[in-house]
Amino acid sequence: MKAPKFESNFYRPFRLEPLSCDSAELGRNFKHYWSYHLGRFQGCAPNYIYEALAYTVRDRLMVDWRNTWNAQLEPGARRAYYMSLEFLIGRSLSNHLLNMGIKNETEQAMLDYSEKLEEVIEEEPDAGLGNGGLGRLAACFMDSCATLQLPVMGYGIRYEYGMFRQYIENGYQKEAADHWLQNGNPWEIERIEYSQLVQFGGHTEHVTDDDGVLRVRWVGTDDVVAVPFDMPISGYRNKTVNTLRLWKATATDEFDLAEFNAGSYTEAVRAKNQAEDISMVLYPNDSSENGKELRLRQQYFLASASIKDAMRVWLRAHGEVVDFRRFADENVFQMNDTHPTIAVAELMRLLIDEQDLDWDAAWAVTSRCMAYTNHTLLPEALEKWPVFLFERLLPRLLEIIYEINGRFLRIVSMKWPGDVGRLSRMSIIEEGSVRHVRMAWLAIVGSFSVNGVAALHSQLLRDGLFHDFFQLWPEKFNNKTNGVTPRRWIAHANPLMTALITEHIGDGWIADLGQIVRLKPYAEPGQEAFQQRWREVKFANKQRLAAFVAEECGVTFDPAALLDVQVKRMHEYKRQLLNALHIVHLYLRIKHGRFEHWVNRCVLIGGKAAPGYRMAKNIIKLINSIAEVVNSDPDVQDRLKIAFIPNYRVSSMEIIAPATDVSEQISTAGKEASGTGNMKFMMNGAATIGTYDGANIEIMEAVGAENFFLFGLRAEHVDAMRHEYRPWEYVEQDEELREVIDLIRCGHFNLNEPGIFDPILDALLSPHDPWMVLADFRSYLEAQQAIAMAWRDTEKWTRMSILNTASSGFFSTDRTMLEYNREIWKLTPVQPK
Ligand code: 26Q
Repeated sequence: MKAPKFESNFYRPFRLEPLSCDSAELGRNFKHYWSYHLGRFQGCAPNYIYEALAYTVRDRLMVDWRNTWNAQLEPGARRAYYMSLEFLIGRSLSNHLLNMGIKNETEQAMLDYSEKLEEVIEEEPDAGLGNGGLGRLAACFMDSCATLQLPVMGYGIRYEYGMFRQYIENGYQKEAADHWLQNGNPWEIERIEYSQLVQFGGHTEHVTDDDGVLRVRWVGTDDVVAVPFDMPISGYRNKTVNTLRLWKATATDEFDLAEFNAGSYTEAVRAKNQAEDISMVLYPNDSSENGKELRLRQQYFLASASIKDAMRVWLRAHGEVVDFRRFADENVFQMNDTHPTIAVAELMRLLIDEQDLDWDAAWAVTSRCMAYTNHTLLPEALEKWPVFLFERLLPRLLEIIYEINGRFLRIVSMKWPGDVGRLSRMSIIEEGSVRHVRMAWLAIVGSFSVNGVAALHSQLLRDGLFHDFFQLWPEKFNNKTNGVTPRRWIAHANPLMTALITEHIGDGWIADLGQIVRLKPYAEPGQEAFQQRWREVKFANKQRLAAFVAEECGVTFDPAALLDVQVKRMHEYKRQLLNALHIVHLYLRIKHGRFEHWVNRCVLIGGKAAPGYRMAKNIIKLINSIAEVVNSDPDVQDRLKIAFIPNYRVSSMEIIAPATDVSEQISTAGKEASGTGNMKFMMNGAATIGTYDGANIEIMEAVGAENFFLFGLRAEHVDAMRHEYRPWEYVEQDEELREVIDLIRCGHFNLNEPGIFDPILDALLSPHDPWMVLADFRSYLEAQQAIAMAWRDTEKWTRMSILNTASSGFFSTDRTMLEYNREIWKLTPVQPK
């Protein structure tokens, strides 16, 4: 089957005039879209106001978008492709306004129609095309690449349904579908002319051609059309607009017709649905969903469509006569975790079967094009696919994987003759009753670069999980500590702090966060006026958050209290339970009248549990149950308030981070690859209470141990203790821990639902608890007490807050992207024409 051809070969060049961004012109254009285009008038639903404004703003990105594209297409220029099953981009409107520098003009334009820009911005649904850290990282990377003018394009999937919407009923998490495209997506441009066919199923035929060369044809396949939708990614005030290309799956016309002619109309429609299912829904990060066929379809769909598209772009840049042996000179693919790593085999297939390269030439290209980022050490999170699934769905790719593995194992046995243990450990195919393809192994073998996402994590990869591979190819392994974009996470989310900082050190820090270190002198004595204003900014942000919490949870937060926050996906290794135990401890102190060094606290917790993750869902119930008892106990008053924020997402973090005083980063050491929420909080002047884990370590080194509340076991102790872990001993030896456990056990928080928290207590007290929650309880309590002491000294706390922001320069994704570029991609920045 041939790909549909839509591209036109002739057109007349014409000039595109840049559109004016003065408020009158913005207003006229807005009215045009609102009334003439959308057919809406005063009194319409507010989402149409947003839509009309989005079109108005998008128009003003178009010329720069085209110019960026044209400049990056120059033959000879290297390009990178960031391949990811997730891009958690959140809202776009305010982000573009900030990058284009037209917020004031737009505000004025909207006021002329009696619309408040702030309220219009709130109408935009989050593009929730990701689970959490990994997906948001991809979005921050895209932002920084555009700001640094790096020729990087994102490839992802345009899920019809993003991350599920979470709501709470009787304390329990409930899930609802997130139909984010319901009202259309004004940012995307459908480019049907660049559609690609993706094959599934069928079988292979091995034939010798007239020149005596062995050829493989993959035939009898069910094909799906991948249609690209482009989203603009604007750089900060630099006229660069990069592209995020998201694929939608649709049925082929041929397929439908064939079935229809055979007289089975309903069968044809069913087949059409099966094709379109591929881009229907984002998989929540849920180990109970492991091994699902549809997920593998998604992965191959993304990998195949993207690689074909990149090859098409490259051909076009060179005017169609190119030697594919040079493909690696100008193209590099960064694979976001193992999710898209079938791309290794797909590139091999395209080079061999379609571009006629021999194996060695194809391998030379592939292994110079591919780079792999790992985001987890948890063994249960490592992707494996049953061989029988591959056989049925991607028979040609399985053959190629076998060949890659055969040649690879030859290298291994040359280096370690007779070491069969090592051979079976390193084989891409895991033997057993059901054989599996190990995706991380395929990624490492096929890539020239393998990186972790924080210094400790990269070290643990080299020493542990990937040790065999590190011994074979030490030069492949490197670290790229994560970051977050300061545009969204400071300039947009925290306009008050942004104004205060800019007043004192200028605005260069927004595109060069290293400059934020110039705030340090303002933390010193003699700068009391600045420090007073710093506190006022934090207070105003806490008022904004308190209004949000009141609205979303019906809980009243006092902005004068210490605001202690843990927001992230719900997972046992992240130890929301440790936080819950501390809350119960504080509650008991109130009940017993033990108020020594007391500080009033508001604790905010939020995060989604994977729908099939029972323990994580039960922890949400526990937190809500504790909150209900604590918040309604007349003895407690303003001393302690607990809220669980439903449906935690990118746009809620934009309100939460600027308000936070204490950032909870309390994972079991060695388990959190990096964390990125920790960086957002730090930038916004929060102090961290954290374990020696992930990027926490680098945060502490940057800000100084005296401005960081460290506690708990180190990774090596966690591993060493594993076999002699006796959690009940901590309970026996620690009276305060005992009373916490006893209070939960006696049913104080679940009088009407007896026994529901027993599984949690059993897990905490099990010698097999992999997260060792109770081992860190005492140390955590002491760190929390140190926080209370520090908070009571307002000047000291302010200093710590300023120093956190001032020391956050390293954690900008601009720095991260410069490192990826210097050490992996080697691109030259491109100025739009
Ligand atoms: C796998 C198979 C089937 C369905 C879903 C998945 C799946 C989806 C998403 C597996 C994992 C994820 C997401 C992982 C993730 O977000 N990891 C986080 O990545 C961050 C960015 O590097 C780190 O900061 C965090 O430490 C890490 O947990």
